Amino acid sequence: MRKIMSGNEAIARGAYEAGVKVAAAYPGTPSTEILETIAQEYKDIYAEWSPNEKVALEVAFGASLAGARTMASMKHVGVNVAADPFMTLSYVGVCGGLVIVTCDDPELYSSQNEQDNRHYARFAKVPMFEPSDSQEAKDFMKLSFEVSERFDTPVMLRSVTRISHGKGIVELEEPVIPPVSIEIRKDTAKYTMLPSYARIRHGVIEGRFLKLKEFAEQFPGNRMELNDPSIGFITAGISYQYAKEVYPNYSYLKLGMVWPLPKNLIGDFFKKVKKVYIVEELDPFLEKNIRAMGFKPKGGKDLFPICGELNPFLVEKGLLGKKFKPPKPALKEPLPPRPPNLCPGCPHRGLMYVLKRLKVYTAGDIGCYTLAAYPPLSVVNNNICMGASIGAVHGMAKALGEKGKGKIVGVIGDSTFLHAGVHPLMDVVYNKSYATIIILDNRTTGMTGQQEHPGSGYTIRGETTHRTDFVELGRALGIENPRRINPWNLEETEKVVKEELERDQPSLVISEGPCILLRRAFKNYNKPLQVDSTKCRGCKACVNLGCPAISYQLVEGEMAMTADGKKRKGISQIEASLCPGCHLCYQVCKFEAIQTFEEKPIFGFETM
Ligand SMILES: Cc1ncc(C[n+]2csc(CCOP(=O)(O)OP(=O)(O)O)c2C)c(N)n1
Repeated sequence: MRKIMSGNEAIARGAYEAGVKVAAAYPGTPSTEILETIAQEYKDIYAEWSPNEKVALEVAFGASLAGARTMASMKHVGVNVAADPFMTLSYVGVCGGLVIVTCDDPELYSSQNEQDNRHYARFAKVPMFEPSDSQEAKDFMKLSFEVSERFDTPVMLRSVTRISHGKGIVELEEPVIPPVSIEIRKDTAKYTMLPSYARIRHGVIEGRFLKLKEFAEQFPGNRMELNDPSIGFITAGISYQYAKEVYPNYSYLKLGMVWPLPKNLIGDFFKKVKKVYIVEELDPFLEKNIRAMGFKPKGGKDLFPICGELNPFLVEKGLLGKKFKPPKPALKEPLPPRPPNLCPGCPHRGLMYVLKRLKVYTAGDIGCYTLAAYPPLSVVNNNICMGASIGAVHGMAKALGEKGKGKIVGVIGDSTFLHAGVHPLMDVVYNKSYATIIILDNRTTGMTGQQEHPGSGYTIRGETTHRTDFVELGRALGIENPRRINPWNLEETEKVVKEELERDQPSLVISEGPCILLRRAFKNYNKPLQVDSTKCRGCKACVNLGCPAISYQLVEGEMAMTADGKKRKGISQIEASLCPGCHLCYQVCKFEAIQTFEEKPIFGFETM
């Protein structure tokens, strides 16, 4: 049977066909759908959202120890979080096959950087496969488990956004029965990385690496496509598709395995074609390693950009230089820009509005709430990685001393807090900071598409489970009086945040408002609010909330006056189809120009 599948669905299918038993992940674009597909489609596989990528890989490690085929999938930066177990996992090897899927994000569609994770395979001395389409995504995934068991190594499978989210036809097969039995085995010297044992294992993995090099020479996924020999491209992954689209008639060395590289095969290719170009996205990974082998390609990163995604035009431009004629734009008028924004009704907006009013420096974190960095809210002042807000505000407090008191705050989402915020909060208490931390608890991992987490009370398959309570956890870490607020209630929010900012001790505020898109929280929304155009003074107080449902229009003539004779330049409008009735605009309007149709207008956690 054949099916159209995204790369991520194909990776999930490959896991299923390989007989995977345990799959763990932490969500992150563009990797998220891998585990979601496993959870939805392949019920025999145990699937879990782990609190972070390090835990996910450790879970996979344990499953492998027991003999199961297992995987951990994550976005590129997730591998940084999992890097500690990963680097030593390379030393201990596997029992059941273990695959780490890294989904990189060239062009940063949804990431904090565009690091090229091919370096990780080289760094950890493990093999890496890189598919060019959905069929290869499935095939390479299956193969990765075989390679993992045959060479006693974790294997990395690298995808990028275009492979993960692009679709193609995939041939489906029946699942295999994995060769390793599931049982407890003890092999202390192999799996216990005390220095004396680890020294030995280092030697073992160097030997393994030589065998993997031999495998790379024979692997049919590293293939030459010999056509016109005047030009040859060495390429891999999505870059192969871009080059092939523009230059179908030249020759190719297409690498399905990007680490280790097949030196002899590469040498053969150099002999068979006249000029070799290396086409790859992001870093000159293939190029540098191929040059280090002594080969001299005609071009690489001198012709193709190091930053952002490649595409067929960039490949063409790189080769043609000044002769390149850019294609005419498909549309005469460019599409209006639509910068990312908090949704109408988002609970984060109320809190961010209050922080803006309080004029505090806000150490940010990663999640929907980071979008409050953009105007008109312009609240979030820094952000580097998940969990960093708390350490950053603590460090600032220690550096600023008295000068910073009451003026700095850290904001962190619920999923992010559970991912990487618990330890820094422990540090804040342990090292006697005055930092104020606000957890934005919307009961979901909003930014990546509403995945469950240990604070949501549900598993990936929707079963109810224990819900980590942030108040209890805060107390256990030593916060004396963690406080809850309803961020849709601006007065209460401002009062509590102000009080907590003034405290000399560390403080924790939990801003509780379910994600406005969370179906189980909102059976119904409030009725949309309306602007009374006879009263609106055009002061823009509501517009400055940055709500996508609210717009502002300039007015002239008779309209440039309110009913009671006040001059105005414009008026606000609320788009009813977008307004879920959160009432923030109602609260900020000083002129009673916003009309409500609800008796109990403010949402709260009781909706859940
Ligand atoms: C190491 C790492 N893993 C995963 C991600 C992807 N990611 C971005 S934000 C986010 C969590 C968002 O959830 P939450 O903190 O609850 O905030 P919300 O978006 O719901 O406001 C995740 C998983 C990432 N950026 N970095």
